[in-house]
Amino acid sequence: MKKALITGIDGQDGSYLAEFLLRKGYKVHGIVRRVAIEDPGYHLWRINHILDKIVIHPGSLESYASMFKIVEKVKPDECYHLAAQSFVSYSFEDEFSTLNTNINGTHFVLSAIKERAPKCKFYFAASSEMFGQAKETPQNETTAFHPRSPYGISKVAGFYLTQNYREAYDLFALSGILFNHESPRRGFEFVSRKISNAVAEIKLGVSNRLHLGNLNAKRDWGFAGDYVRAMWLMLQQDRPEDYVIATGKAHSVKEFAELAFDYAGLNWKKYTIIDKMLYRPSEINVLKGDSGKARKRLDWGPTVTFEGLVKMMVESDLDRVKKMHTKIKR
Ligand code: F7E
Repeated sequence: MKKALITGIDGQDGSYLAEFLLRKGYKVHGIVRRVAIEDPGYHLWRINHILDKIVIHPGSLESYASMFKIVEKVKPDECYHLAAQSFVSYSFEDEFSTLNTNINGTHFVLSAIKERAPKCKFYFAASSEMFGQAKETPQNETTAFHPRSPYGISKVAGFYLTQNYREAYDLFALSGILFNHESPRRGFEFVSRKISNAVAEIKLGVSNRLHLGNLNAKRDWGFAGDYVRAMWLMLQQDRPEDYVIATGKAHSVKEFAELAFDYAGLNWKKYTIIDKMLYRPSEINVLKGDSGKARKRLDWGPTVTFEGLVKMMVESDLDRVKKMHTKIKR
């Protein structure tokens, strides 16, 4: 039985990937912060339903010893390094901790694998944020990087660390350059979930306002469940290479909001307030990916449209908010 190790298994992507690998017959191990284990009901809500099928290891990305011990104990066949400080806005507020966690964390995992499980295939969660102010649209594997946030910079560093371990130590190490991917399991700080949650709360009378920043920013939004399949496919190839994963279509934040409110029969203009405080010091206006290489070589493609994704998220939040409030009223 193949063993997979997932850092950040309790996040959106980690949870979908764990489910996917379990279906493929893997023994799944995951790393979460110790604090998450102390209060699993709150921190591990995305993986509570599979906790009896996976092995959880408490560990800290900030400690080499911690990563080393886990890699040594598990000796994984495949490692998916997903854990990171992944909220771009926050990376401007605390550049230092974002750079420390994201760069050192990636370095620690890579080094531990090189020392204790050199045959392990390594996946690094790179990001379209590395393209930033890109010179060409759509972006593909050959597009130059011009990151516009500490988060983007940390991912560029992780990308090059991964490339260097591949070239210098012959590790099967690669990066998936994933564009935005969302789902009902997305964290509430990201704009897609912030909108779907607000729509549900407004529809059900729990709230009456949604504060947003730059409505004109355009992103290439796909469904996270589709993107974890691509991660696995990349590690099943004969040679380690980097791939862009995207839908190839970009939509603005305004379009997302308009559609989400529409599904609930509401007019977005009535409830949305533009808040300049939510603008980023340096924004990326448009990101749109060209995943031609992945489509051809991995036979990968998205199965959920933008409209389908917005609908899925709004329906899920309507359901959740409804249940929560029936519970509170009782
Ligand atoms: O912002 C604009 C904001 O925070 C999307 C992460 O997974 O994808 C994600 O990064 C856009 C930006 O995601 C609000 O300015 C407007 O232009 O949902 P987001 P992100 O920054 O694109 C990449 C691929 C990653 O790798 C990251 O880890 O929406 N926007 N108003 C807003 N964004 C937020 N969060 N909140 C607002 O109120």
